[in-house]
Amino acid sequence: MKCVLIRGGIVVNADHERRADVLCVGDRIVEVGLDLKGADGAQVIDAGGAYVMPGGIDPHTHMQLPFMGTVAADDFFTGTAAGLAGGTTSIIDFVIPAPRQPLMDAYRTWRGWAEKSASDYSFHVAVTWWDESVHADMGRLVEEEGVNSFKHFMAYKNAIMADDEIMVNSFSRALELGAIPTVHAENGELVHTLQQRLLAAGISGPEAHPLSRPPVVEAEAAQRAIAIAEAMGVPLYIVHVSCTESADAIARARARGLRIYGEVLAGHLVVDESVYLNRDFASAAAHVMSPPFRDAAHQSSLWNGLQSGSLHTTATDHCTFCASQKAMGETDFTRIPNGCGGVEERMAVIWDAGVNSGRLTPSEFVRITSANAASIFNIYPRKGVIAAGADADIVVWDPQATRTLSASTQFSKGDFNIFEGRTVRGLPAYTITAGSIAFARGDLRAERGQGRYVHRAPFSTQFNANQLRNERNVPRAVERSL
Ligand code: URQ
Ligand code: ZN
Ligand code: ZN
Repeated sequence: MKCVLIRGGIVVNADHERRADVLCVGDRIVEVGLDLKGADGAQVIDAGGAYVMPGGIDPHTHMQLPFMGTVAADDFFTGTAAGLAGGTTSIIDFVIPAPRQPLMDAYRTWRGWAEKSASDYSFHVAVTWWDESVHADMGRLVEEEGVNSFKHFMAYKNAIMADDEIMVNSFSRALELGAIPTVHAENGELVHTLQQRLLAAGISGPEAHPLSRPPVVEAEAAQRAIAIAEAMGVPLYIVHVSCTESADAIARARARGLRIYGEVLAGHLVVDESVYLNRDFASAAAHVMSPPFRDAAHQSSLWNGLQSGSLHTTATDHCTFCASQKAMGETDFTRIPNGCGGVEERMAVIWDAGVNSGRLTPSEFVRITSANAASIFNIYPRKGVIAAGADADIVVWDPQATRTLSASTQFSKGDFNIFEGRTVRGLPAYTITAGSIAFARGDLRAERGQGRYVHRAPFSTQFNANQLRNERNVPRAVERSL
């Protein structure tokens, strides 16, 4: 039985930090305390001067996603391996059924793809169409497969866009099941119209991408999704919140007692829209993702949201496309596959820009890179905490180590790095996944297929029913039947 003893470090959880050793046996943490001894043959990690934190959870990735006529460059092995090199030990990826494709069929396909993962993984399932079979499959996914979150793309008209009818039906079903709806909040109709107008005006390069998706396009959708969630009496998780307007909408809703959660991408915290003005097509196109990188003024709203607790998690939306793939949109920006990388850099970028700047304490860093995602998606305290009984998913963090981030040294299979040239201080020294040392001071030992599918139980439907009862908008007659 494998045994790892991490000695001499400062253990940091979301709620406190303390000097303690950590003993892992098999795939679990078995003891946290002072002067621990490992079994004979235990692997000992000297964590003196380092922080010992819960492994990062990235709640938003798209490994080997078939999208816009191509497939993302990182598959479930290379993408999770890259994540381990950056201190991330779990991902929540997305099953995205084509319209009219049975959800269970798509789910089985993604499950097959993910078997090669090097670290633990789970899935949000997208609802891209609606009929009674979708209603039934959502039930099977929750009750039999451990899915407790359903995604709705409000963008991508004529592809995977969910309109209001789909969202109302799906949100209502999620409430019955104790699942949480999540949304990509951009108004797909507005995007489509703005794209056509830009093309008609002869503006076809990557510089048009942000012009077709201004903050108002995101804010409208975020507010609409919040309204639908409120009317349906269900919580809501908004992915990749990128602008002040959306962050403010979430804060206002939360101030009224609504359970709205917001996610922020590492890229949106430090990269701004000037990247689209680069005359080099490959560089500008490499940054085409949605929502686009914004004017730097929006970044302080996102940091304020994370610091104040009105925004909750950080992610990457890791969906890498190489230059040859991005070139599909060389004459028409709407054909540039949307997506960027980041799964490897998220933790270091947020530590450097967040903790080193004084915006975040180490515990707040753990909250937004691991613990909150575990709580919101109902896998806490199995994950997101250093405690006896938790999975041995751990990152030993060297706060003094420095590195200049670059595509030339990344493990990701992408050929571009949106953080290119950024020097960060604070890096993983060791990453342990399910009790195995997968990354050790630059040496990546990720094992294909070592990752496990993580079942996520639904939230108590009683909780949701109670919440429904508390909703002002539940007619008395309905209440009696609850
Ligand atoms: O929209 C998403 O989250 C997927 C399709 C990745 N691409 C992106 O531009 N964000
Ligand atoms: Zn999205
Ligand atoms: Zn995404």
